[in-house]
Amino acid sequence: MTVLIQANIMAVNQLAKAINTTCVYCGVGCGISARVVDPELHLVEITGREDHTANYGRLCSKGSALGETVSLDGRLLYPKVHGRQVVWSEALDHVASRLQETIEQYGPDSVAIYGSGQLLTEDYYVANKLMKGFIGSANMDTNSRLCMASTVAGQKRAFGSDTVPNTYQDLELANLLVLVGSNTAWCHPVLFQRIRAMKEQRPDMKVVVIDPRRTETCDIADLHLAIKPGADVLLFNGLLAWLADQGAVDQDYIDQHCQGFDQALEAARASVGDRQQLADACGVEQNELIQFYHWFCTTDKTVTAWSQGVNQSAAGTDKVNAMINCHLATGRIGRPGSGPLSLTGQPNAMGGREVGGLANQLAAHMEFTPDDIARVGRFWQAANMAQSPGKTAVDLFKSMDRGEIRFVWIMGTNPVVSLPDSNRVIKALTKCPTVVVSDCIEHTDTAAFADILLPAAPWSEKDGTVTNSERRISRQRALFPTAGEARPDWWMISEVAGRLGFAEAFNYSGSADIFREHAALSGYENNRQGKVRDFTIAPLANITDSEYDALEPFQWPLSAVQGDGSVALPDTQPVISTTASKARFFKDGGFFTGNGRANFIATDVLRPLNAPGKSYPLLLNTGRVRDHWHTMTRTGLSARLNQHTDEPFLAIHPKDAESYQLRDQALCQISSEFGKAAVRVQVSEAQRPGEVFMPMHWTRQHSETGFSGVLVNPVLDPVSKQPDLKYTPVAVEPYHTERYGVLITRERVAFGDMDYMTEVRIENGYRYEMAGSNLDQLSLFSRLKSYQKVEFTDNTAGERRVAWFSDAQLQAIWVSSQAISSCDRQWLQSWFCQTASIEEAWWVLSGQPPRGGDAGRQVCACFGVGEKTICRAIAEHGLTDPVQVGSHLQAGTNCGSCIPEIRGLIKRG
Ligand SMILES: Nc1nc2c(c(=O)[nH]1)N[C@H]1C(S)=C(S)[C@@H](COP(=O)(O)OP(=O)(O)OC[C@H]3O[C@@H](n4cnc5c(=O)[nH]c(N)nc54)[C@H](O)[C@@H]3O)O[C@H]1N2
Ligand SMILES: Nc1nc2c(c(=O)[nH]1)N[C@H]1C(S)=C(S)[C@@H](COP(=O)(O)OP(=O)(O)OC[C@H]3O[C@@H](n4cnc5c(=O)[nH]c(N)nc54)[C@H](O)[C@@H]3O)O[C@H]1N2
Ligand code: SF4
Ligand SMILES: [Mo]
Repeated sequence: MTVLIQANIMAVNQLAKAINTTCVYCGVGCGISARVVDPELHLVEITGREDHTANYGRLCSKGSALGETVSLDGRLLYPKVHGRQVVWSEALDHVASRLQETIEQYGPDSVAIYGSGQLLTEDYYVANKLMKGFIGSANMDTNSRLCMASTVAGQKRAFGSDTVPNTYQDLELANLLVLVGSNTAWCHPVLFQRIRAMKEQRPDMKVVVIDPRRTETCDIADLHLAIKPGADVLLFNGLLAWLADQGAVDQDYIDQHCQGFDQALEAARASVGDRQQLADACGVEQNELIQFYHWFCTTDKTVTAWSQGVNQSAAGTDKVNAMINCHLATGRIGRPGSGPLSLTGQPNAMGGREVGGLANQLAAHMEFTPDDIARVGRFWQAANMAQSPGKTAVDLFKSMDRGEIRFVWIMGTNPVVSLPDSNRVIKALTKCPTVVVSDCIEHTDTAAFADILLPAAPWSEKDGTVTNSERRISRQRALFPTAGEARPDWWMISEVAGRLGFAEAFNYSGSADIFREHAALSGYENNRQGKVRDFTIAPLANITDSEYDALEPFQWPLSAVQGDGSVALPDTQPVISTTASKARFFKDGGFFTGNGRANFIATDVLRPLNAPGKSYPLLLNTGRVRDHWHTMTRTGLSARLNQHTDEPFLAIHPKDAESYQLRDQALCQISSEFGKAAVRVQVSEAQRPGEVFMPMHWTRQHSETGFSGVLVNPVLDPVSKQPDLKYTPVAVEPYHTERYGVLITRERVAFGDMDYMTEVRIENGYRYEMAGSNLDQLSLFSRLKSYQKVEFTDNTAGERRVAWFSDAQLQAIWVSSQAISSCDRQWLQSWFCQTASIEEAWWVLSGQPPRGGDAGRQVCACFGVGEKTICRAIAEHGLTDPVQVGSHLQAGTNCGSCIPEIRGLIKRG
């Protein structure tokens, strides 16, 4: 209650002034300045914060559109037990009693929490404390297992700790930037803008992109190595051998600060063969490979940055170490413009690691060693400290399927969509006697399996901290009072803990209180007997509530003198300097391995993978598109963001499309050993032959058949237990259907089974793409009965066109045919959204776009500029670069996320 009242008062006070907060999406962690224009209507103006060192005022298309995602649309506002709305106390009593009963009957290892890198640090800290300190099991894992686990494992193996040695500024200072398995242009767009701007200033700066696909990131690449999926270890082993052969290693650095070099080099040499064999095995041209090796060899200021093409792999940990090996060998680590830098995905992937959110970690970067277990137990005065690591994501759901996990609390993640082999996840959740889901959205694919649904306060209504990829901790601040009965996650967890008898340890007055405890633990017995932990923010252990409220972004570690001796970390900030800190690690060694030396790791290229074969001849890669975020619970709400990619698709090389008789824009069916999906075909030269790509975003809420998790194999990296979400053998075939249909409506029409259906939110309405045999007899049309109808049927062409209207407004349009071109649906939609008037309804019936009515697929989300409009301007005015396009159409002049695509359109001519 107090929380709610405080939030209300605060929101009223903050009406007029801008609130500094942090973007809810990616790990770049951009600073946002939000001005609430109308709290009732949830209207808020979002701009980039000029003084935030992650973005210096910039925002990408998703960040800029945040204001469109904060409405109450689709929100879960009240607790529910078995579908019945209840008051909080009843829901919490129910969670606590189910938890208690399960533990009593089956022991603490029969219960689990599955969290998320999108929880705030404070929520995460409390969840981890309850599970590992008081329930007495370490079955607390998180979706970060699908995201960062290989980096965590690789960094720990090399550095002895999960330390990110470098900072964003190094991306700008580098003379050679190597982007490995990262579509930075779409997934870390503001960093991409910073890199692009620097490259324009310093044309000598080289960018190498290593990715099987030619992504938009290649727009700034001097060299793109379209590597064979999974071959990264080999490529970097080859580089290590090359560096040694060229005498380019920094022997002093190796001798003074490292160990295991000879073994790693020997293993690398043994794996690579001769140059041609190596290039063939990597799937790239020999001269390109040599070019990359040569640049790496000769460029002191080199940064290697990576993301999911590295982590989400059956060899993910080895990939991370193979890259780190090359940086250690050249002493290029923790120096300005030089070092390895993992680009984290979620806004608080790092914060989660800091509080020990992974099942094999304890809080504050401590491990399951007897000393650390005892230390954390002492600090928490824990009733039941877990003694060993718990189950990791994929295994956790497998044990649930086996009946071993009998209670699960899922917070801030949508595992039915995001875990591999989602049919098995569904089976597990169906079996599990108690499934608790806390989410902000009522209908998600996972919430459908919940016995108890708890309404969580979303980004715009909650308070706390997040840590970005460069260890910078920033505040997220509420913009609105909590809606309905929504509450912060930490509050629910603490209430349940209280009901289990742990009230004293979970008696928090607010997020500041939790943050103080988290900060205190980071300094607790740190640097005892010379053993230093990298993560400390100890000086903040005593900050007041108002200091916490005012906390400016800062980088950890913050060194401090503790009562029990001092924490003296290398290269740290002496005081709480909250701006422009550039803390780096390891320039002069000082690794957290016990003897202070970094470990070279002999990396193995021969991981057994289930390679494509006769039944499943193609390789499925999955990942992201520019304007959607994960399972679309937020970005799916924004008509503007939906425009960029509005349907799930399968990208396939023209040769393969021909072999499998797939036509561009037709539908195809994809099957793997684990399941089936159907999506639209996108023929693309950006794919390597033999490999296909599907986005991860679509769920059953938006598409009956378009989701990829059902296909993806649950193969794990043996060290990190991260699933390989980028490598599943599949088969494809044309999807045979008699008719296609497009329905555009003002109101949402939920309907049942259909062969193929995708829903997309558009401006002023919804669009439905459908396919099947009896499309024109669908029962959904009965809902439109009350409207007047005009209809045109062309039997020869097999086309039917219908428009419904009431009063002076067009309510819906329907077009069905044996084939509907993308052009058709684009103009129908843009016309329906913008100018649709009854007088013009005959356009629909005639099937002809009104003049100028066809802008094509949206490219610039900020100014709503379509592909055709851009192409027309390019042709008419002879435009030759994106700046000129910008001055004619504004396209690309705000967030810049679409510049690579505009450049592509110019190239295409
Ligand atoms: N627009 C958008 N941005 C996001 C997100 C989002 O949902 N949408 N999510 C955020 C999150 S949580 C994450 S983790 C990041 C992910 O950010 P990224 O990792 O950049 O995104 P992905 O599309 O998953 O995969 C990156 C690339 O890895 C390539 N790849 C696949 N296999 C291999 C391989 O074997 N070797 C190499 N070298 N490359 C390979 C793929 O072709 C793909 O282009 O994005 C964050 N940012
Ligand atoms: N095939 C395939 N699968 C993938 C990937 C891939 O590349 N390919 N990538 C993987 C990666 S890297 C990631 S990070 C995952 C992401 O996958 P998920 O974590 O499953 O996806 P999200 O849509 O981000 O789910 C977040 C959920 O939390 C809710 N939520 C938002 N804020 C809050 C809050 O404050 N509290 C609570 N309780 N709930 C909240 C949202 O409404 C949403 O339902 O997907 C993984 N799965
Ligand atoms: S790059 Fe875009 S999505 Fe990522 S934090 Fe910045 S504004 Fe948000
Ligand atoms: Mo992620």
